[in-house]
Amino acid sequence: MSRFYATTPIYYANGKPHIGHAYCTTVTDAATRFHRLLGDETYFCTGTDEHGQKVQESAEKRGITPQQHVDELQASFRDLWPTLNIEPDQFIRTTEPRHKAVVQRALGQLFEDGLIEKRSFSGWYSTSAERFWTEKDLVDGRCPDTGQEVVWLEEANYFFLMSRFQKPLIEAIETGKMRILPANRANEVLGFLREPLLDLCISRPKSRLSWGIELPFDTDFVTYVWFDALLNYVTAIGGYGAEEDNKAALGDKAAPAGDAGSSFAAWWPNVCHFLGKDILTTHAVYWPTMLMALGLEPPRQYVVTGWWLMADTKMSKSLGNVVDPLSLKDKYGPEVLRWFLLREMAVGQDANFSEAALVKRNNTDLANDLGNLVQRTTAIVHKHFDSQVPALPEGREPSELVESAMALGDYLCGGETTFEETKSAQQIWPVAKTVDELKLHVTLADIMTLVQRLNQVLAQDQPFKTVKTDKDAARVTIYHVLEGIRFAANLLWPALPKTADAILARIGWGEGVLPLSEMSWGELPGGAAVPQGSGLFPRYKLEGDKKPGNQGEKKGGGKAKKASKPKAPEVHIENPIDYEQFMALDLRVGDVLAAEPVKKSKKLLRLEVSLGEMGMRQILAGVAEHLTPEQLVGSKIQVLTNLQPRKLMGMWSQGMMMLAETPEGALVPMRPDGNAPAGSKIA
Ligand code: ME8
Repeated sequence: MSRFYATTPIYYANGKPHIGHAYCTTVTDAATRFHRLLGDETYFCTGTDEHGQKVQESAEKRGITPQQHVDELQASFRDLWPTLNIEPDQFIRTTEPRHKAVVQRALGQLFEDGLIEKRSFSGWYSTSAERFWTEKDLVDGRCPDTGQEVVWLEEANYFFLMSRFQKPLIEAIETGKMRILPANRANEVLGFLREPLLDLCISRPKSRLSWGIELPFDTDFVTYVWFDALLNYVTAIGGYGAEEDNKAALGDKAAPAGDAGSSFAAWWPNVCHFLGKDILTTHAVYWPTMLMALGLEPPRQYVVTGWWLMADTKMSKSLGNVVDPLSLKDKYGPEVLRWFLLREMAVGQDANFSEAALVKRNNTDLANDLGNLVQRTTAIVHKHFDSQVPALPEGREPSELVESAMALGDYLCGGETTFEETKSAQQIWPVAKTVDELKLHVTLADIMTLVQRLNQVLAQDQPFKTVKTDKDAARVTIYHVLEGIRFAANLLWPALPKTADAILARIGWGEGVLPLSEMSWGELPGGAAVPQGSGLFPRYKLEGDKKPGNQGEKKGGGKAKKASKPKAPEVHIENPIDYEQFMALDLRVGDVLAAEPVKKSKKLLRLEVSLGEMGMRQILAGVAEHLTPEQLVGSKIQVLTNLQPRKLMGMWSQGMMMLAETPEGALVPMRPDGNAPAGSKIA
């Protein structure tokens, strides 16, 4: 797709925005930005749905006109988006004249084409529920929803002949012309379509509802709110004669026509509708049949999202600890909320919202992995390289780990490298693939693998030490880690737009975010000034946490506090880690069953190590210059078992042997003192 038109549902202007609205709009914003990174031209619309019974009733209760009511409420949506760093190209309201004109033209055409018919309709009408029921729906002769009285009413109404489009709709879904993601939602719609599709009542008599768009062929009626609302997707890009009106209303923010002749031709049907699972039928059944009846193509893509649940019973009004999820953006900042929403929820599935989970995401992904990486790397640049990107020295090769980070960065951006090593170990995919499938949570996890890899480079190459003994070696490492940070920030821009800009500025990159096709390792200019800056993401803990590093939310909720610094430490700790990080290490006792030198390697021994019930591991240890295979076979060692597997000399190493390095440089295996069986946990 070279053009990507993204839409959110238009939200009812009848209440304040909540986390569900924020989620759907954040996902759409991030997906649109990813498509921009992939080189697509994009247009992103959101807005408000302003007609209907509920709006009319709420306005009456408030003693104001429905127009005053929606004017007020639409602003709370419009004003929210910039505060979440969301940048829609257009905000559309269904009460705008340009939209009313489109709805009336569409209704007029369908009526002329004989696809809207007047029929008389009778049933038990419940005034309290504002709807008809059949005889068998009633409970004790009363409305099943409200328990109130019902009256027998005969009413004439207009029907859209939706049933005629059942077959073409099934075909559009089955052939993938209308792609519904995740796939189980497509099956749900097909299941619904196994029953005969009925015609759709698309009018409401004004005697019952006046707050709507009048039918152009019968002024005693207004149109059904969904018929009106769904057409916003056409109005927004200039369909049904809206192009000139859009230009007048939106100026240069109107959808561009490009070389397509008209803005509608440019953007339709390259649309991707984002919506929640509760509004699937209206979007995937009513809407495409309306489009087909109008002679238009059905939408090309849908992304159906799940719900944020508040299953945590600790959050209840009676306990007085309800947290409004949206208020967390003020407490932690919009980038942290965006990250949590995008990373925590697998697109399409439900997820639990909790402040504790948000804090944990912040602390692990943002503060520890990303923030520390930038902080530690730039600190070395300030201390040892005159606050400038170190230029690469001639004739010094980067370490194998650096090379694997380069390959990973290239692979994520869609470069030539196949990146077999990590792909097979971790199922990493290029960004283009996971974005196409709208699995943004996977995209972000894959990008974070690059961040973790860069942290491993710092831990292994130890530039903070080598800078004192072999400055060129440190130059090579730091240059490449800065390049890796540039790649990671560029790739993370769709999720963290402001943070990405800040990081790029912090590493001396002045060109801003680039399309992935223009990403090429080694472009960061040596000598570029690296400005000073403070930490990107503070760590937080919730009040009530007892154990160090435990981010769990305790009863009663709690206010977030920046983690207080330890008071006057008595010992100097370089690169301190917290308890949580320590507990993440899975150290075990291993029995060395076999050992042999690795061909063509001076340093490596290949060990076969039993971890008891955890099975056998092959470990490549860089100890051949210090220990013989005979010294190891039959002995017990300590093994770090959950380090990412690495390929060395064409073989996988599936763990790390713990060794003490003496001041003289000898390597001494760490052995349990006593008989601990293989697999025993060390902590
Ligand atoms: O349905 N988690 O508007 P709306 C995630 N006006 N998403 C949630 C959610 C939650 N807890 N609660 C609601 C409308 N949503 C119509 C749309 S479009 C032509 C007309 C999502 O204000 C829900 O799934 O009720 C839906 O996508 C949107 O918020 C509903 O917004």
